[in-house]
Amino acid sequence: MGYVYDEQNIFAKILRGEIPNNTVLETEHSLAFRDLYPQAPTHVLVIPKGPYVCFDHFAQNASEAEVIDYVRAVGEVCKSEGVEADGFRLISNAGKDGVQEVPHLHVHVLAGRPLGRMLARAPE
Ligand code: DGP
Repeated sequence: MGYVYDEQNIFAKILRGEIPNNTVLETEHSLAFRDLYPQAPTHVLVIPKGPYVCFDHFAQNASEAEVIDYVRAVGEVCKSEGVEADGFRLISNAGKDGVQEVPHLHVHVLAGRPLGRMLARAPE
């Protein structure tokens, strides 16, 4: 099984400039912008510009330049958003069980309030 990238996903449209976004950072290989439906005072999405569906797809296929640029972009966003003082959370949902809505890799950078437990405990 291999991932198949959907060129019509909403983040592909953002990257093509077909849909506006509130850009936080743009680098050669990455883009960071504010989530349209923020779940915390800071809620930024960091995406690679390349056609990667999710984190493992990217990690297995991206060039070293893309990987370095992307990780550094996350770091830059953390710095510019000032998340170091009180902490933050990175989330990257994938696939059905990960409840990924947009099939283009994105890391959520969440901060600005206590974020609760990482996962709700499953009922026993
Ligand atoms: P996920 O469930 O991990 O695939 O998260 C997708 C996120 O994308 C969700 O938090 C809402 C956000 N989102 C959906 N459509 C748009 C959009 O058009 N613009 C922006 N900025 N964010 C969007």
